[in-house]
Amino acid sequence: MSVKEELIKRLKEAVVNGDPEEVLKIAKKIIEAGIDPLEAVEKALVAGVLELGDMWTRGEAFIADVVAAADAMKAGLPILKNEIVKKGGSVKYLGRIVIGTVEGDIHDIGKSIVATLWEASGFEVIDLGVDVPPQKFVEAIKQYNPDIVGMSALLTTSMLKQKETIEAIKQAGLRDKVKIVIGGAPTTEEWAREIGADGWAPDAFGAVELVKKLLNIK
Ligand code: B1M
Repeated sequence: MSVKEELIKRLKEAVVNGDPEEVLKIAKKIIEAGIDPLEAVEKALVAGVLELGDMWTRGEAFIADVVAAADAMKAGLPILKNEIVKKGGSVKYLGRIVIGTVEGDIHDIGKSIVATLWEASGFEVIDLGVDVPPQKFVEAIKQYNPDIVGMSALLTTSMLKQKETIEAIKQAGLRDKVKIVIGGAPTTEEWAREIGADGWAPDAFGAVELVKKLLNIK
């Protein structure tokens, strides 16, 4: 096995094991060895998180393992991205997504997992955080011109804000500019249809499939 193959394999393992220190250490070695940083991002960081996702789907890992892998991935991403830019390349995104947890709701964990997996799958993600009022979603659409807007809600009460936010986006004349996807434990596909969203996903991996489908990405 070449040095390159060895380091990429170890980087992926460190992601799967949810070990951010090891990820950072190996990412630095990859840069020192002159290995293509884009290849390291795709074949190790992204591949590691997706492998954990498959394991979770098969019941071989817990959601906490997925979170740990995503955090480990995040530890290596900035320095490898910097290196890509330094080499004159650019990080090519599949699309731009704005996400937030709706107003009145401070639950952050599921929304952040969805945001991280979108990022890991190649999307540029702008995370507006939690307790995001409808008007802030509207302003974010004007500012960032995203392909997709994602709204998370964990409370039966805050679900109504998803509806209100879609109304605000319509009122601002921006509804045709974006696809809107929603999620969160109390929400359903039927709710998404009822409030006029373009899609719903039960979990973070479903959310990746959903946005790829909406943007016609194979
Ligand atoms: Co809260 N809480 N909480 N809470 N909390 C729930 C949601 C609750 C079900 C607990 C219960 O009563 N059994 C209940 C809601 C009841 C209801 O309305 N149906 C509840 C309540 C009532 C509250 C408070 C009102 C409690 C109080 O103060 N009286 C309060 C709310 C404050 C507010 O928001 N204004 C509150 C506060 C909190 C903490 C701060 C203590 C903490 C949040 C910490 C944080 O996020 N930083 C907390 C937690 C941790 C929970 C539970 C235990 C876990 C939620 C979670 O993180 N799940 C939760 C009970 C439970 O679910 N067992 C509960 C793990 C996460 C990975 O899953 O968020 O579902 P989830 O995300 C999934 C999917 O839903 C999906 O993908 C994710 C990953 O697979 N998904 C999307 C999520 N967003 C998506 C978006 C998409 C697509 C998919 O597209 C855009």
